[in-house]
Amino acid sequence: MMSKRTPSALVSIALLAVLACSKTADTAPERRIFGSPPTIETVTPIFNPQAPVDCDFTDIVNALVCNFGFLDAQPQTGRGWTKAVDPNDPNKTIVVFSDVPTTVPGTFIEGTYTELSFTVKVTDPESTAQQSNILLVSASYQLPPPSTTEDTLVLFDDGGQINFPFEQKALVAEDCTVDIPNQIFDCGGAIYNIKSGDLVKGDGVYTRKFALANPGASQFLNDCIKRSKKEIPVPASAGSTLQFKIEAVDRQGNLSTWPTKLPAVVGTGSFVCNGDSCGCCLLHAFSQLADIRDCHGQPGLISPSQAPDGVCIDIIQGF
Ligand SMILES: [Ca+2]
Ligand SMILES: [Ca+2]
Repeated sequence: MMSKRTPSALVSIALLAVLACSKTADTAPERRIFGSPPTIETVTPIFNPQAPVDCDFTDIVNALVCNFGFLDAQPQTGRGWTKAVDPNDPNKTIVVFSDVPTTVPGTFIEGTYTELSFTVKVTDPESTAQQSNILLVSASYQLPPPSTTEDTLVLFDDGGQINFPFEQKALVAEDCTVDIPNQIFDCGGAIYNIKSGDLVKGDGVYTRKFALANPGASQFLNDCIKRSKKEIPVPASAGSTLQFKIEAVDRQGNLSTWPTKLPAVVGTGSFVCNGDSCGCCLLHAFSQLADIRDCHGQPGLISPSQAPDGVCIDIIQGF
């Protein structure tokens, strides 16, 4: 019984302490009803129209060919294999090879994209050590016409601790466990944990880092941005200008808006699949971005037991 009574006595003392606290803070009744709006002290935008990103997709390709019975596939170095829009005819596609072969064997997703981050310092006179009065800090932008809606990205003061899960978009499963000596190949749809990019939790500095991805960008590139940079790709056309409005709202609904909008010109991203050409081509084929017969004759992915010259040379049939 004693052990049950002691906590309730402590709760009573704690409640008294809370009541006492609110009593001493209760000095200005007219401000207690409506409060004061938050103050946006500083806004720091960081904008990179050519942010690099690269991801190792070797295990994903190894697991892919394993499903077809090649348990000993060995990725090679190479110049990759990438489907791209023909610069002379936007209705046609061409295959692009990298100028410089990789020095490491494997299949690699590489590219550039527009990276944007907003870091916003917000204070509020009603914030206490126990609870911030700030409810929401956001960056909003108008979607291109004919749309009349606005998209809002929430900024966080979480020290980058919260995981925001997003599913992969490419059609080939990207969450793979590959152990060639023990012949373990297991893949499923990947869930990538997106982060705010905030550095310190609870310091009144709110941050959001994200990617502006061209609408036609490869889903491999978008997944790679989520996987390696932990940023969500927001669709935006190359060359367009987005105007970001920074706002802060407190718990009473008081709104503050940063006096100027922040423009960002969306860069032209780039994408290549580099390294093992057969691996890159199969990655395209199994994502329904190429016909598997396109892969016939491509060097790479040697299976000593079944395809000593390469899976795409010995096994895959051409047109
Ligand atoms: Ca307030
Ligand atoms: Ca912070």
